[in-house]
Amino acid sequence: MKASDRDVLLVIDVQNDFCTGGALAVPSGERVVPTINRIAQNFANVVLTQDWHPRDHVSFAANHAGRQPFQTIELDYGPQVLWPSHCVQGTSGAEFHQALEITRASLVVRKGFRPGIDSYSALFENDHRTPTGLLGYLRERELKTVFVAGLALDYCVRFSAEDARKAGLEVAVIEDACRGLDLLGSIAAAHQSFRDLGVSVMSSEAFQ
Ligand code: VGL
Ligand code: ZN
Repeated sequence: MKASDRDVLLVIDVQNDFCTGGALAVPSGERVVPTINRIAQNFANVVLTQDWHPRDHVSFAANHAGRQPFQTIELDYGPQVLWPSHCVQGTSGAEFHQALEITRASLVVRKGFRPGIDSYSALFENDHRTPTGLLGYLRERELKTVFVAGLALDYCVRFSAEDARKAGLEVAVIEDACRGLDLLGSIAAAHQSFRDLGVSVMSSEAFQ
């Protein structure tokens, strides 16, 4: 298939800290890069997200005395997994993977920049109310179908796909253009949620 002018490729968090050797490495995360570069050629509209945390961010275990990475705590907006410090603003870990072809992107959405709230989704922060502005961009530009790729399948890709679908957009996750962390069955949970919400899951082979 060839993407239409109403389609957008949403590339989630293909940053050094989510690739091998990074602070919050997704297994084989960097392997999405050639696939994303290839399918991006099909799209007139490409949007990137960039996880972009201040050093004192609430999602970092290091900012909670006595807590370890991958524990879950309760915050006023709900449960929050504590992560190793990652994608700190201005560090090389927060930069896009060097082989990601970013020149085609028309928009880079930075998220997670408020110290007191995390943002997995590209559309809303983890309180599910604070907008990033991306939904307004998609609506104003009349982009109707969102193809999602990137890292991590079971966190930021999942929440972005869910929010786009709930906002009434058509959504397809390009499965082989994603990799997941898989904490406590979180990849299976993501697939269940995609089925429940009507998010399609497809292969990059559908694109020429
Ligand atoms: C992500 C955990 C923390 C992601 C970002 O990009 O999936 N996961 N921050
Ligand atoms: Zn993060």
